[in-house]
Amino acid sequence: MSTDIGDPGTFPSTAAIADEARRALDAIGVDPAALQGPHAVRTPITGGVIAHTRDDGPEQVDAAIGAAADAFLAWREVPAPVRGALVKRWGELLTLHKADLAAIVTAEVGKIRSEALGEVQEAIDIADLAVGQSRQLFGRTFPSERPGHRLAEMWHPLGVVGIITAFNFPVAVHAWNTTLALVVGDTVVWKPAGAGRLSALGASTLLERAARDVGAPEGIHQLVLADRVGGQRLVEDPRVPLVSATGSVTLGRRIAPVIAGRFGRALLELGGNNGAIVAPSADLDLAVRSIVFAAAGTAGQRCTTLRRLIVHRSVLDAVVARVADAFERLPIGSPTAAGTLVGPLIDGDAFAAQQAALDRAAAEGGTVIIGGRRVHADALPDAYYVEPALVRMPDQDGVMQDETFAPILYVLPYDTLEEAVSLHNGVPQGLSSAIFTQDQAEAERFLSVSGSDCGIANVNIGTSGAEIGGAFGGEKETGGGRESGSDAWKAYARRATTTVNYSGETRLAQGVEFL
Ligand code: UN1
Repeated sequence: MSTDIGDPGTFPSTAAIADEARRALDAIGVDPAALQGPHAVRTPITGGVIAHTRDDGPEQVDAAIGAAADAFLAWREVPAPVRGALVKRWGELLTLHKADLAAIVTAEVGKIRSEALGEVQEAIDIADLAVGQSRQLFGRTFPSERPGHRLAEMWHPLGVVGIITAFNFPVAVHAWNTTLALVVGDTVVWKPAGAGRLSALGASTLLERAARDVGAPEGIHQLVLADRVGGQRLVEDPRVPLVSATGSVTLGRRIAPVIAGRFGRALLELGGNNGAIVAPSADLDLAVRSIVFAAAGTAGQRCTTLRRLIVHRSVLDAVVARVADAFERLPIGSPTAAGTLVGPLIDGDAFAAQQAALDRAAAEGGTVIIGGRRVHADALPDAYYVEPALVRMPDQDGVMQDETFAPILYVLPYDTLEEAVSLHNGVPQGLSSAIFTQDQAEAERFLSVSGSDCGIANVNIGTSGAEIGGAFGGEKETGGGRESGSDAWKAYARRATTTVNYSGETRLAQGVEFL
């Protein structure tokens, strides 16, 4: 499979994609035994089968949880900076095998090369952050109200962290969770999406090698290649104090009550339905480039993808014309071709959802300005390439309330900033958001308490492509979780508030007298 074919309409054969995936898996050292079994891995590039993997049933998930729980007893005793050395080694191996892992990501989920490399880089970046974090698991001290007392908090690991990841970031999202969980002292059981298993085998093989290299205890990271039934075990098992899950709102609705019912913790990163406001003062060159990447990049399959564009009426025609023009010129085709910017949808279900959303938009009075059609269907009947669609909507009461995981950008006009913010916030999800403006006061209003209600709010930057240094996650139906940078590590830890009395006398707080 050549990675420098210039024409996005030139497709490698399924056999060539399979060979390239196998080469990369071998280079990483993935156990061939894991690549035998009933689970067929399809490449979205052609729709053909490129590999098989083992399938882990509920019993194997139970066993993995048990092994991770045992390993926790040893791992929690390892000093945090020494735990950091494992993550440092993993980061080195990810760097060494960056191109191999990216090749697997491209073959398995269809990301263009630059985005596949960027995804592995995101894993390397969070490993760097976590290594530093391993020396900074700060607890605070507080002035005690009692003489001769010391009041302080300590952060301890939780135990086994269950990680459920989606197909669209098959390397980075696991790394966000795992690097922090490991330095905090937790052990991990990872259930990747069915369409992400090869990437998961690649990433976890490197982690296991790192663990051997630094002499970490056996069993601290368990990969389970399970379906939903197996994943449900992670959700239900009281030996898993934290489940970190990335996926749809439907997934969140299914698992959150189960985890809450056993008083476990859930870290949820669910659907985004992200909006951007284009104000009259916006630099339109900058805005359009950012909008096009955010809406059409990754074929619209990021949770941070831009799906709603709210444009001031005075620049509406100009913005629509320029985005439409850019959409029209986007090369759609094989992600292995150097010129391609838009690769395939993950599968036929994603295509059906894209078509259903467009039909619904039309029924609600929407007008497709450009795009929305399937391409390359004659050459590749089992692969689903679609033109990014720009759709003018009369209001956002219907289809715009839902996240459709495909490149569809709905456009609405606005007249006042208040109206724009109200439209922006008028959906159930709250992940990422943006405003394009050169008016500083307007930008500040968007970021203020009465502005964007999302977990991520950007000025003159699109909704996608967040750096790992900040906390990542969103509000409302997005689930409220925060992963990645800032103090997100605390989600993987339990806090003990400790009071030490060195006064030699019994003193009760609040001035209470007793005995
Ligand atoms: C996701 O789509 O689940 O901000 C994660 C971004 C990436 C991560 C996306 N850094 O677009």
